[in-house]
Amino acid sequence: MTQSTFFKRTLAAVAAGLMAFGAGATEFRSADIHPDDYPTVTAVKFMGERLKELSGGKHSIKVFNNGALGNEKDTIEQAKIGALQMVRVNIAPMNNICPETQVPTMPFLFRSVDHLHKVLDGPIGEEILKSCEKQGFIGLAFYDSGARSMFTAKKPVRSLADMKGLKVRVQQSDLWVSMIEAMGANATPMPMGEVYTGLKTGLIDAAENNYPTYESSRAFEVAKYYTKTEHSMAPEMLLFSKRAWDRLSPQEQGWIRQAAKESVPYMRKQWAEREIKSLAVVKAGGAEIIEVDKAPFQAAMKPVYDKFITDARLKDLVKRVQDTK
Ligand code: GTR
Repeated sequence: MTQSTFFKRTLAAVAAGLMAFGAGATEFRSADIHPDDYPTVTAVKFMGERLKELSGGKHSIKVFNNGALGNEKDTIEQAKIGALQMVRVNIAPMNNICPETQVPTMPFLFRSVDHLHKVLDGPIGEEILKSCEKQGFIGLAFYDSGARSMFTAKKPVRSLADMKGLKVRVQQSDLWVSMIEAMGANATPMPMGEVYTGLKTGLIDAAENNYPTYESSRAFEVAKYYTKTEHSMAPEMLLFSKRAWDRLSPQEQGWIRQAAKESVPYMRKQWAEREIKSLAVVKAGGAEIIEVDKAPFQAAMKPVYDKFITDARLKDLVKRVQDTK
């Protein structure tokens, strides 16, 4: 998106946001880059229904999906200034804003989905959500995002050595740039919406994601080699604008928190089903799913930990995650 389009969109969003509040309307606006049937979108819709019930019809949520309000970085900015009340984004674009979010993003940190759930559902998850408050965001919940793996357009990755020199799209986060560089490749940060064309035109050779996004973005049509590196389980985040939050009563805030929490098990169920469905779709569409020895990838990640997990607080968080049984 050009800068001027971004500013126009931001202004329009500010105006709409103010109108919604000014007129006493209680429909919160939430942004998502994914399509209508994607589990993050259906989960926020579910949350909206619960919020309506809890508030006796006073509050509801309208989801602006398919990137209608801009890419994730843009919508995070809009939420920060209060032009938008909610965003559902991956944790990655929060990495540069709120250092604690780097922890669940770290490569090969979680041993399994169960381990991830245990950590995020407990005090560590709460601490990370809370840590975004000083940056202007109320962390409401984490959603599942499976494991992210590499996919390439021209030649398959069958070992760490095959990563050498590849141009890989990453999310807009310094940590992600570092991860891909530590694999021997060149990282190009760009919004998700540009990945399909980037792969098709050869601007990039590769990208990485979970099965559902590999499928819904149609990236499997232009990058058919999917190598199961499963290098990060970076979860999704649901954030509320602190500016908007501070205008609500404690009771209203309680309803929002409760509805968000209740949407988590709903989301997880949808997610598990979607992963299976998406894998079948990409296979039928010609994708080759490649097993790979993950140990060399994991070993290559040491410099990333050394560079990003520097202070005592982050080191302690990582250790507590590792110690969670
Ligand atoms: C998806 C995630 C999105 C976005 C996207 C990306 O898995 O759900 O929020 O982060 O990846 O790679 O940009």
